[in-house]
Amino acid sequence: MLSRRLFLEQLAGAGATAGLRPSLAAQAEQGLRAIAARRGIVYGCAAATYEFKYADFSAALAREAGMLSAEYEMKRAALEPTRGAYDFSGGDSLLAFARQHGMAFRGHTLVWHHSNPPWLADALQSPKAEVLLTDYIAAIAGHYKGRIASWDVVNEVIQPSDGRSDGLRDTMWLKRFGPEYIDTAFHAARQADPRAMLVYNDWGCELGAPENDRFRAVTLEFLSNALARGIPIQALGMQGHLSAFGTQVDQKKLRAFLDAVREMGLKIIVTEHDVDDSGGSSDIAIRDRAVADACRRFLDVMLDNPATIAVLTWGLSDRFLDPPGWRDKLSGRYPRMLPLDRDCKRKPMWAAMAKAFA
Ligand code: 9MR
Repeated sequence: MLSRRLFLEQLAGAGATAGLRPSLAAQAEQGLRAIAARRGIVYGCAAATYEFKYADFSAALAREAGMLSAEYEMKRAALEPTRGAYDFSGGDSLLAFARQHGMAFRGHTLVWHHSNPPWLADALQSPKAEVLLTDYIAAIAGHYKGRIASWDVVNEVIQPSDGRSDGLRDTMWLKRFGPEYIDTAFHAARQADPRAMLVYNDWGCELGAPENDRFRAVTLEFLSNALARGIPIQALGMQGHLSAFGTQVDQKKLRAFLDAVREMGLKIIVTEHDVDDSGGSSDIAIRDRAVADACRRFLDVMLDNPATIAVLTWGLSDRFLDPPGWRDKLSGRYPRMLPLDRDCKRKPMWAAMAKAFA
């Protein structure tokens, strides 16, 4: 399959140094991208262009990440602030950084119920509104054609608690077009970029709670129906937003779910991994340990499945996380959710990822 080949080509570029078989110490010097590449997978992360003004961070990013995705600059609110007037500046800068450093690039995301420009909801009420979906996808996926390893075509369209029998989220897209908007989006993406791997991305299948059981069941049904209808979905994106002191991953349930996804012939990508460390202990060492443990329990299962081809964290350094007061109002502690700390030094989560990859 062409898109698979492109992905592997990009993967080879991302791990170009891996062929040299460096010592463990030298590998660590090179960062997670080299360690992941040795195993035949890609490690990457989301970033935002304003972060590039920090030279130490940019160096860490180039050293650690073999793939880049956009934290928000490739969402519709950023790309089409005014109808038909596209602003590719953020996405293009991220892509330029990725290419300069031999990294692959992910597109996030073409269709979502969130982060849309304010004009869109009203425009959707017009008679020929479908072009608002198809023209947009043609323009964006067309602009990045051939330069994207994988696209999150639709994001977070499952929400069993919205009460529909099919478990779909009751968004403005669904209200306007019915569930077929998902088919339309995937076909439009395939047409605009024949080589990108097309991904369905969501967050509800990771944890062990009963509502996650329901989420997993709906997701499997959604994916198998979509494939039966000939929708070109090639991979499931598992966001991987975990919590160190909240509900944990149930490894057995997760394993069974991933096996079922793989049996459908789909690839799996961990697209947005981070571990919320709010609540719990106030001791940094204990919190870092809990974050690393949650990460390891998750990644061990994810990587055990040969369908998993890439792992991305939602950011690389704690420096750019929301300041205290938002996540942990009482303690005022800085969040420590990512592999590198605020000084871009490696934390236990980094070591947990390196071990999971190795
Ligand atoms: O981290 C992202 C934040 O900076 C944006 O303001 C927000 C809205 O666009 O989206 C956040 O990223 C989300 C991602 O796009 C989809 N899955 C959940 C992510 C984080 O909560």
